[in-house]
Amino acid sequence: MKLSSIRLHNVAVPLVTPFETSFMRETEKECYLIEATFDTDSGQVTGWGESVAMSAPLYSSEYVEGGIDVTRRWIAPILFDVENLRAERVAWHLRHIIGHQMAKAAMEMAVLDAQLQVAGLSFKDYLGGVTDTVPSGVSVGMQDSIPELLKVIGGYMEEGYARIKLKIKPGKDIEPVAAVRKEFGDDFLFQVDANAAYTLVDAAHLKKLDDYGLLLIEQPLGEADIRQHALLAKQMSTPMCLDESIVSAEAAADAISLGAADVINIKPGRVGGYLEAKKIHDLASAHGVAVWHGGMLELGIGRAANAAMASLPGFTLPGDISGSKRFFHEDITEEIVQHDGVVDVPTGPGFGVTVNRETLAKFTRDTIDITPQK
Ligand code: OSB
Ligand code: MG
Repeated sequence: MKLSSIRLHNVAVPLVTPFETSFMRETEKECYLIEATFDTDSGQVTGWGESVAMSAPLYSSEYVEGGIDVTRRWIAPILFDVENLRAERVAWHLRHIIGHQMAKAAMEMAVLDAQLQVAGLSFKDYLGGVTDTVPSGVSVGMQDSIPELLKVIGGYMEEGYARIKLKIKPGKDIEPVAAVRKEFGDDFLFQVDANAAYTLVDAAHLKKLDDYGLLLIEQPLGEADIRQHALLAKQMSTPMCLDESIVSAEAAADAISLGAADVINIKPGRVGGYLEAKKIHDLASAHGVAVWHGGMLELGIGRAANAAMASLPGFTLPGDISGSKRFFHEDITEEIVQHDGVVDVPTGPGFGVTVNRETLAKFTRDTIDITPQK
């Protein structure tokens, strides 16, 4: 395969309801999609990727405009020069570019999608996925009041979601968690995500969460605080799960060996791609560390790929793989449907979803064409 051209689609899709985390309140999903064209032995093939970079550099250092820029200036020129491009070597070709994991991951997706289409292979079968459906959990943003929170969570439970994750921050933690347990009981799967909003000084406070039978607490401390997460994990009985801190397989190995991660949230974008994410899955499985698939409010392309990834055997906890309807009135691919607490793993070649050009056009802000400089 030889990469012949790239079109970036900068899109903004309104959210069904605002999504509030400890670091941001979002009312629309902004991202860019990669449409990459390749010359192959079977003619021209198009592969799609989706970047999980957010509009602002508040979850990690990456952001949409930065991803577009690094793709245009640095990532694309390197890949245009490769004669026999394979998804397995994208990370290696890009190894001299420091950081920009989400931008690299999106590009690797486009190569992977095209390569699998040529091979007539689904992403699930390529990876070695073992299930046809994956449990679908929902991530619930912070709400303005407890009654509102209970109403929102009650709604998701009625829809059949397999697990509830609640965003927390200082001042909005113990009370909402206690209220949710009081209202809905102790039997459903419930976890919290702090998105790095605390410091180790808060250990005694966070320990109060141990009373609520949570599946795990996700990323209470900063991205660079792997060692401090290990110290906090020793003080809490709630299993410690890392998200932001796991930026690579090496970081995962460090976290596991330091005792900082009882559980790992795997997000391919955060670690530079699905193939690096697979390494983390394998490493965690070898160490008996549970993993689950995180989410970044992906549109249909990303969610389809996530569902395939989550069909690997080490994903033993429900992921943030909700249906399209959780965040969007309308998706840019066919709808990803949550039914009976699961999402179906796509079976078609590549990521197995198709971009709807009309919907895409409706949500497009900007289109950037990138071609090889002769
Ligand atoms: O920390 O998991 C997170 C969304 C954006 C940035 C970070 C996170 C999230 C979510 C959304 O929790 C999960 C989803 O996509 O369903
Ligand atoms: Mg998280």
